[in-house]
Amino acid sequence: NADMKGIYSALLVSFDENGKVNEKGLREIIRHNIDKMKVDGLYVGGSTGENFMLSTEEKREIFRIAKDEAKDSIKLIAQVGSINVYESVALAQYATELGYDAISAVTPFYYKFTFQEIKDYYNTIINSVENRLIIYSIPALTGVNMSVAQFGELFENEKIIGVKFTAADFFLLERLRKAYPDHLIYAGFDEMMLPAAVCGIDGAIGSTFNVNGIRARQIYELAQAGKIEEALKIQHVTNDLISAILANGLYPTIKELLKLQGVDAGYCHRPMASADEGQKAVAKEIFDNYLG
Ligand code: HMN
Repeated sequence: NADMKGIYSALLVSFDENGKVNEKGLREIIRHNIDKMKVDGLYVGGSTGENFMLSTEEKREIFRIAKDEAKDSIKLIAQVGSINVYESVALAQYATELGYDAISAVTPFYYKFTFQEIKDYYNTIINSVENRLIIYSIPALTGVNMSVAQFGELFENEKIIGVKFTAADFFLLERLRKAYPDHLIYAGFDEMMLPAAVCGIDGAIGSTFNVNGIRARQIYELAQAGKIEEALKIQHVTNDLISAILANGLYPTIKELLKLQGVDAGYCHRPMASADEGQKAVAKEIFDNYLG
């Protein structure tokens, strides 16, 4: 599974004013990631893709467009997780037919599922396809916290090859690294990439890489080469940028930053609001300060 290591943008999706996928804009975002951000891959259908607000048909459309635009030039991971496991299975089958390199699924959320239920969910999804699965763990949004032993129980299925670890728990990250040296661990918080890299991650998946992918790769590669001080300098600039983005609204601001580079990133999907005039003005300042 070493082929899956690297830097992945969590793909943003361009919507029109009525919440429909803007295909031209989506293709431009994908091209920008491949041609300008030089990412190793895309994580399609994640939180950043506003995925949990979309219909099954829209999710399929996005998977189809992303594969059609990227072809085999980079790695593609399809996030198919949903609290409707049957939808997840159907999407996993569709993404596998399209040729996605791996699928991923968020831990089922909203209801307080037991670990047995979560395990059944993952095994059901991945055993329905000839593919590999990356667990998507994001406790702050799902409320699901899994232990080292529970990750191990999921990893007993050899088609479950890793985890996207979106948490600030570096003790757990280090314990997972030690316990499962052959599984892939991707850092999910861009602002904590350096400490995660020091813990021995295999890559990172992030929203801000859509605009800051070059610096992200520098941090990752410098850390791997043991050049921590140099990496920290770039993490500092990166975090000035990320702090400014978070203070102005995460996804609307990244969309505005893309638009300032000529990418038709469109609107957000309601109920998520798009940037208003004030946020657009701040985005312009952020762009001039960090990306211009
Ligand atoms: C996804 O599923 O879209 C991403 O992989 C999620 C990713 O971990 C991002 N998390 C969220 O947006 C909740 C981070 O890139 C995050 O946006 C960034 O670190 C800023 O906090």
